[in-house]
Amino acid sequence: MMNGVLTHPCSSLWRVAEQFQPADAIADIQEFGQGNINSTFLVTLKNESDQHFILQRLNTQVFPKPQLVMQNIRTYSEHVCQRLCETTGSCPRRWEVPKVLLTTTGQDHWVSPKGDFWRAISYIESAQSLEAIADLHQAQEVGYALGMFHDLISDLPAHQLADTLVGFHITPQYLQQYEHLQGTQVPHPAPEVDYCVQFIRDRQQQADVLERAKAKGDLKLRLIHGDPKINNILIDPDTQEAVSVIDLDTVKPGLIHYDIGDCLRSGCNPLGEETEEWEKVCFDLDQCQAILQGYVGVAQSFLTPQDYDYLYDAIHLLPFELGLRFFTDYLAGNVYFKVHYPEHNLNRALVQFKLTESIEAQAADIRALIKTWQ
Ligand code: GN1
Ligand code: MG
Repeated sequence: MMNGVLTHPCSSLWRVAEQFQPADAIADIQEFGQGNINSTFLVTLKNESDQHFILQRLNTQVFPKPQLVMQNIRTYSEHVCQRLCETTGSCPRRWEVPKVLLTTTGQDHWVSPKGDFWRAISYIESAQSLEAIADLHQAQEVGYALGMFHDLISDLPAHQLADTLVGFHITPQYLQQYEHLQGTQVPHPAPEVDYCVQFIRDRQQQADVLERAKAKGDLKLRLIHGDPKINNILIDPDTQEAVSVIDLDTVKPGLIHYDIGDCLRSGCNPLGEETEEWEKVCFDLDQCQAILQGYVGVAQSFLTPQDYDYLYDAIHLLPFELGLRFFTDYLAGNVYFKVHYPEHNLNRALVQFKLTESIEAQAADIRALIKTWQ
């Protein structure tokens, strides 16, 4: 999505884009997307077909080793392109992989004189990012996309990618960070804050469910996306089929359950994670059914019986975890996620906690649904 903020050819942003394309090839640059961490721009080129590429400044507070992020993305996309080449013919559907674009001097990133870390990624043309799931067919396509994503890297050993964001999706560690902040002054005491504190207290015993399963050997480390929320899944507007999963910064070792839970907490919340009507947030069981149907259709070849055993836990844990992360950031003074107003992270936390409550209220139905594939 373009945000409509045009930049001037003399701006420093144009100097950055010129590291990746000759100056006379660039037509314009606009702010793009709604990322909470990095700064993203869409660069339009002056060729006949008005092609684009994505220019991004990586948040090096969040990703302290950005070169390793780039290395992971390159290893991932080379592997997947190879897999796709091998299966061309047997896979009739369109599937696209974002690629790292090199600078005019052949590097995969450029560090500005100020020390900012910039990189360019190919833009997937003729494809739309989803803001909300429109119907059950789209929901099934979202599940298919995550299944494809996992399937295409299921044969790449997890240790071949670096851990570029230590502690990512390790819920007990987020709980520890939260507990460290407890006792610090709440920015603005309010009933909503008390609700969050109580909500977390009531569920903290369940926070290590996936980490315990990993320690016991029930769940194994694999390569994951890390952030497969629905606006990172692209749909071809003509065929209405999913064609890509973008935003590869958190491709690294992890549990596929983090991805499944994250995709469902995003896909089954029709009001969206930015809604201000947090009291009305509900988990949509039909969309859950359709996303899982699409996912299992592809993933059944690599899912183990234990993977199914922990699906409900993942669906329940990931919205709780994200709510905890947002609330902790609110208490810390909004240092991690970008915000548009001081209570933004508090509001986001409330949305995720309401979603968690709705999942709890439908636990028996969600478990029954999962049983249909076991
Ligand atoms: C962040 O920046 P963005 O929107 O791609 C976050 C995800 C959260 C998401 C919530 C590295 O992703 O974990 O689920 O916000 N990414 C990181 O919208 O923390
Ligand atoms: Mg992301």
